[in-house]
Amino acid sequence: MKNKIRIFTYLPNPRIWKALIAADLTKVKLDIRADKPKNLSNWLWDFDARPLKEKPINDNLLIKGTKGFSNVLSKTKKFLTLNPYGNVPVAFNSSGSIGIFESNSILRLVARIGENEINLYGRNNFIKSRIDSFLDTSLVFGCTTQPYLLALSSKKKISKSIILEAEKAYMLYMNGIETSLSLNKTKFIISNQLSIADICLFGEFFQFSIYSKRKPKNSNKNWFDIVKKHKNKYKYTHNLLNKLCKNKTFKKIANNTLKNYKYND
Ligand SMILES: N[C@@H](CCC(=O)N[C@@H](CS)C(=O)NCC(=O)O)C(=O)O
Repeated sequence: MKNKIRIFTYLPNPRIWKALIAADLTKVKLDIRADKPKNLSNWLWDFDARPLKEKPINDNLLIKGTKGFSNVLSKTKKFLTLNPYGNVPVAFNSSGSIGIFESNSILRLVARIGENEINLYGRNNFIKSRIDSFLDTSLVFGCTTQPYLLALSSKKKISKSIILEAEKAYMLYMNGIETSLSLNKTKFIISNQLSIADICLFGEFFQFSIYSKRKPKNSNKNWFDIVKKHKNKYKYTHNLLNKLCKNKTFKKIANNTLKNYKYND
């Protein structure tokens, strides 16, 4: 284990599984600072992230959460200097001079640092860039469906259009993965070898799948389980996901959360 990377995140969080899985496979050491989402408003959001005994009095530190956090969050100037969008998960180098944000970029960082152990990020620039293409489409999917997932965990009324928008984004994303797997006839997305494209799919798919499965808090006649509805269309993709679920590393990191959220029921 080498090259410590510090990560500040909420847990459970399938998005950060991406980095955790890659780190386990490449034997990169991570220093994880994390708590349940609801507890993070009582943390100092900083390179040296830590639970606060009491809220700071310094107004400059207090920022109202915008994505997934409705409370006031205590983000330090250093935190925002290193992580200008102010989101979690975030990673830092061990001296705290560099911040890396976006779960896909944190995944790339781990794969790059651990490449001597196992090369998850492709052997040449074309393959690396093809992997990046899949990572980019997963970010578009994640961003387009985030308002729906956040609405499901709030008490707000959910409009039909927000559900249909999420369904459309899900299908666009999954259609591409399914076409690639079925036409290229490879065991994994890029080749017959596992890459961070597969790890990214695993994290982003389950982020959507487990949270979109939860019925809205207020009964809603328009709601349906998007993943379940389209399961039969995406046989190759579900086969790949099932295979990954059985892999020792993926299982170790994801199994408890998948059980708690009743993914297989
Ligand atoms: N696309 C980002 C999503 C990160 C994100 O949206 N994080 C939200 C929580 S779900 C956040 O940190 N919100 C902070 C705030 O509301 O200020 C990724 O994959 O890392």
